[in-house]
Amino acid sequence: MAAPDAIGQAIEWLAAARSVTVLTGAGVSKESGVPTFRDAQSGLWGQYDPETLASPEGFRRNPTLVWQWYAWRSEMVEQVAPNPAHFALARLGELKAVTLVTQNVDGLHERAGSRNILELHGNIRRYKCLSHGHPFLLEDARGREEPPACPQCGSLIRPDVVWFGEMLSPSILKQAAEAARTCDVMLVVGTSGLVQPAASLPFYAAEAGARTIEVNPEVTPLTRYLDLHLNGAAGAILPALVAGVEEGR
Ligand code: BV8
Repeated sequence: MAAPDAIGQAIEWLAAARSVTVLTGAGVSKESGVPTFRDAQSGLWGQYDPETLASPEGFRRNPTLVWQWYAWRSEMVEQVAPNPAHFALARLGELKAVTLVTQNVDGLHERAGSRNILELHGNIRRYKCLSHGHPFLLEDARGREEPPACPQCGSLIRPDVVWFGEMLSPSILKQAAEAARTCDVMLVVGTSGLVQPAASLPFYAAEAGARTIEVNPEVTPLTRYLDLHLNGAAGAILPALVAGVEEGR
């Protein structure tokens, strides 16, 4: 668990903050039982490189394999529940003006009650068609062994996520960058800081003078640039931070 003085300092900064921007990665869902992106994908998928499957080329090369990988992940996410880390961030959003920027596609922040969420990489519970982005209902996608054809244009249906090599939504990215540049504190939780452009957001916050706090059981490429590294699991540290902010009220 992180040093008490570091936790105390983080609580002080959060309590004094008018606005907080949070950047989360797969580590915040780990304690819900969702494998992180770079964990060996358990079971059937261990032999595939997730970055190959999560790409337009991967889908073009083998649409059925990629479709089944997302169907497996979507069903897994349906079975899990938000953990104390998600609930702590939802509570923080009731105490402070919080913008929650997530790289995760599992929808668990919304299920925990967070509002003002920016899903940088989309959501595996949403589907759209390859050619025009025509929306396609989850109910119609469920249980299929291979990608259906879009009823409107005939192109293949795919998960509504941002694949490697695809641009993020310019408007979502603009809002996330704005939230990074204008916050008093940025909380960076459960991300390896490897995927761009998400991993640049903490630098925007630091350059703009925000206090920056990382919550992760490991050191990451971001750690040396951030003000505080709270070494530990999000499910333990975030509730402690929010309890401290509540006490100070
Ligand atoms: C783009 C959706 C324009 C799909 C995902 C600049 C430099 C270098 C490369 C690039 C660059 N610009 C673009 C690129 C290429 C690429 C990229 O960043 N590659 C990396 C790998 C080098 N980026 C893109 O392609 C992006 N598009 O920029 O378009 C462009 C395009 C091509 C070329 C140039 C420009 C699109 C990226 C979006 C990819 N889609 N997800 C899907 O999910 O299937 S990203 C995917 O990885 C997930 O969303 C995941 O969240 C994300 C990042 O990983 P993390 O969340 O950090 O998870 P990870 O497993 O890595 O780490 C978990 C962390 O949790 C660890 O640190 C661990 O210690 C910690 N942890 C564990 N347990 C806990 C914990 N923390 C707290 N508590 C715990 N209990």
